[in-house]
Amino acid sequence: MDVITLGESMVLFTPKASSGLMRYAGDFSTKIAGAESNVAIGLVRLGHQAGWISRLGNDEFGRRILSFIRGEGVDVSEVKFDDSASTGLFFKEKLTADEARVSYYRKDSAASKMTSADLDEAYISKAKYLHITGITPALSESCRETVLKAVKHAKSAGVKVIFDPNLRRKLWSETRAREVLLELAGMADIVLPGVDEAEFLFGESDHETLGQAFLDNGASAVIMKLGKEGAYVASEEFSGIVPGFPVEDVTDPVGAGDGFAAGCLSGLIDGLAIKEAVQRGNGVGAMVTMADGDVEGLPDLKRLTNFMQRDYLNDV
Ligand code: KDG
Repeated sequence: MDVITLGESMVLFTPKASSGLMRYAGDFSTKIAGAESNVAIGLVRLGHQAGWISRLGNDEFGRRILSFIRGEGVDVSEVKFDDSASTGLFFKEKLTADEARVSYYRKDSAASKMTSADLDEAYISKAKYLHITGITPALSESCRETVLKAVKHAKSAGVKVIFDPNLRRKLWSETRAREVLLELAGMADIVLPGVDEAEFLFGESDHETLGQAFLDNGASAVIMKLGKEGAYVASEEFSGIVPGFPVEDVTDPVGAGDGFAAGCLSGLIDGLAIKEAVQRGNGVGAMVTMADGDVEGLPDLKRLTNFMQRDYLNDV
């Protein structure tokens, strides 16, 4: 196994009407979404082996999510069905052409009931990387403990930990989020924050200062997402900006950060230097924005290579 990840996936409902308040929506389209399973799917598309640990409600939505993620080739042998809680749902309402609003129906969901007893340590030990995000510890106290235990186990087994803070303000208070995210960032080998998340955590805005703050906090590398500008890397091996790929028409930016994580991980697993791995992350992230949905734009290695060769600036 190359990467193991753990977290909640949900059914995403989007009104079919192009914009307006959801109270007027009669027809919805549905997709599967979840930051961690997005990363696992992205990795499988790029030719790697990925496993996803979670809990789903023993209901129709839970079965649909499991079939979808299994169908994408992700190992789901550590996913459990919970008879006493439902699968989480969320809705994405397009209020205007540029403004979207997300509403979660995930409180007390099956995934929020995950406990550290759900972890099979031998399963985690088999991986090269454990991928975690700041969404899972925000779901419940038992989820936070589960993530912490998974990280501690990974570290003791020599499995590298990669952490995406993925701040979701609707799930917890700012004070608690900062406390927990900083703790996890300090335990991770590689941290993948968005620049806004880095600013939230350290109250600074300069890239170099933020990069150094993550290193001082305990990480060996930080790869900070800068949107269309690419990413700022701070590590022993390389520090500086890795430029992004220009995308003319962004269809749906949601999921780009997960694609970016999958691309970076893919590069690192393939033995690329950090700068080249981040280029791969930038390429996957850009391609995700060109399709509607979190995973629909995730490329295989051939499509990614074509995209990168066509568009990429050679001076990186
Ligand atoms: O990164 C995309 C995710 O934000 C989306 O799939 C939903 O996982 C999700 C969440 O918890 O917000």
